[in-house]
Amino acid sequence: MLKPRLNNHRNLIDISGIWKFKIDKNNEGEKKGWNEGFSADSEIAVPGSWNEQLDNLDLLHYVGKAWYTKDIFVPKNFKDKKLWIRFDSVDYHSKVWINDRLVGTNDFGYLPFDFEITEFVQCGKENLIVLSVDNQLSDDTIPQGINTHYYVDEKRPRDETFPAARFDFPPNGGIHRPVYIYTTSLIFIEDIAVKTKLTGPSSSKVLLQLNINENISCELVVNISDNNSIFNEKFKYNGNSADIEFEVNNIDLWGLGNPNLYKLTVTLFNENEEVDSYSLQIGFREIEVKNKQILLNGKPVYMQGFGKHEDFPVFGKGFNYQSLVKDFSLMKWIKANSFRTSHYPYAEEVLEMADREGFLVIDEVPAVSLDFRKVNGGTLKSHKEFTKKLIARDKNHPSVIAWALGNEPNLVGNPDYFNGEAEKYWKEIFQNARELDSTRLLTVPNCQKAGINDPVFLFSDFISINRYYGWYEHPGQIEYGVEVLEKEMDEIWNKYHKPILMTEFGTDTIAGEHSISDQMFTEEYQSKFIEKYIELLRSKDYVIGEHVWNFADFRTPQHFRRVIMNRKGVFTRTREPKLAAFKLKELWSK
Ligand code: GCB
Repeated sequence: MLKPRLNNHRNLIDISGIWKFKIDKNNEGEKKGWNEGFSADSEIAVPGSWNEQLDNLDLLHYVGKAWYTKDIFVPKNFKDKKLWIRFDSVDYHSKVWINDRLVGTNDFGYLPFDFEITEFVQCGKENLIVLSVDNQLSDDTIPQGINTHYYVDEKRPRDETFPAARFDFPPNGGIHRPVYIYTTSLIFIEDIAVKTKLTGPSSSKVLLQLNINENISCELVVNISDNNSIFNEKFKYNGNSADIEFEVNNIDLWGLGNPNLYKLTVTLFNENEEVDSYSLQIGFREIEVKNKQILLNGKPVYMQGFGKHEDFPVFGKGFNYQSLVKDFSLMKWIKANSFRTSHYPYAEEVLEMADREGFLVIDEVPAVSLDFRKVNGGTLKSHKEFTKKLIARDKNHPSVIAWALGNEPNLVGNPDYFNGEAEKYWKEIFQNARELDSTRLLTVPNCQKAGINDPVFLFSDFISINRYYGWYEHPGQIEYGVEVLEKEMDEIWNKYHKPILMTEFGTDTIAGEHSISDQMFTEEYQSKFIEKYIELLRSKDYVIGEHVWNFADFRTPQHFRRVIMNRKGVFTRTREPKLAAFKLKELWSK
């Protein structure tokens, strides 16, 4: 489904705000009929994680079920339309009731889901919405989950975190992005996919793939404009999907520093009556890998930027416009030109801003640290489905240049990872993604424990590596770490002949700690580590970019390795700069 928008044919109400909330530690809500309504423990802000809002309920580390409810007034004039509810993301599993009738379930966090609710709501009245949310992950969810007893079975009790997680960020729960009620007309445009292919320095082919909700014969008007209309034509078609191809001329390409965007509007006519229209921003650009380089509109680009997280005090993983604006403003200040949505899809507003600001984005499927001892048919199915849903949501963003189909498989360093099964798995995951989108690049950031024989390298368009020599390995020894890294990178290049992006490198740094000697955790150590790594990366012509880990400090599950947060941020969690921020600004301004 397309992102809900307000126009002459579509209404939209944002029903975020204060909801009622109840914890369901014993998973008894459904048995007790909470879906019919319940007496709440508390109120809670939506969007937002439940973890940092409700200290009186002690939810900081809570994993399990919770319930949300709100009475929503649906106006009379929504009658005779199709009505929908949309959650931009709920983590993780959720189940939705309206007026005590089950509307649907969703098992994919970090991504939007819509349910048609025309038959469920009463217009001109209050309607009771109830939602149950469960943030417990399992072997076959993406990302995979873990239970504390696994650590014992896996003979790695010292890796145990609380809450249990296979990754280095907390498995927060809640309604993390806005919730909408919206309407469409009875006949409406379900989806628009825009594919462009440059045919010259200022011309492009355009392939529009449209889905309409019903099999009809009708007319479509396609308009593309900036200040002036550059294309306007009528097309006739029959059925419920249409492929329309045409060429546009005199266009300005989308690129770094000049993110030219155009407004595409599709208007749908049925029996000469205008029944729907939808507008979105598009850009014309081309991305490819050639020999040692990545080319944007035929010219080499070097990526400088960050791996990030959606994480902010109190909001947790909840979307908020303030940190969206703040983070882009800091990325512009420091002269970053790109980032990765590590380790999951971010809010669509982030990609819209990247489109407008001209940032390159590597958009990540949350298959983080897949443990192949626990991968099963269900994992593969969820992974493919997740990829499909992500591509469906983000396919029209010019800023998105690549899909990261996971991050650091085999972080546990299991030798069986190399017995052929994982290779088969990745082959299928890459093939699936290529069939869904042949216009973007594919990669999976690799970890040191999977090493240079990681099967993801076989299928990637460019190689992504996360390395911490001088931190986890060879602690305190930056120069030696850089030597080890150089050897390994040369080996990777010689083996695969694919360009390399350094997707992670960095050191935990406590803001305010200083030292004249190389001393881990100080601001000087982080700044020097980053500088030395960048010096090496820039000396290799097969390197296509550097993404520092991380943009900002972020909360983690509890473990003795972490003092509340992962402190590898160049900015603190509240976005104050550390010394390395100034170093990066200097290096990235060159
Ligand atoms: C990694 C992971 C990232 C961690 C980071 C670290 O390789 O991809 O999720 O936070 O290392 O700081 O350990």
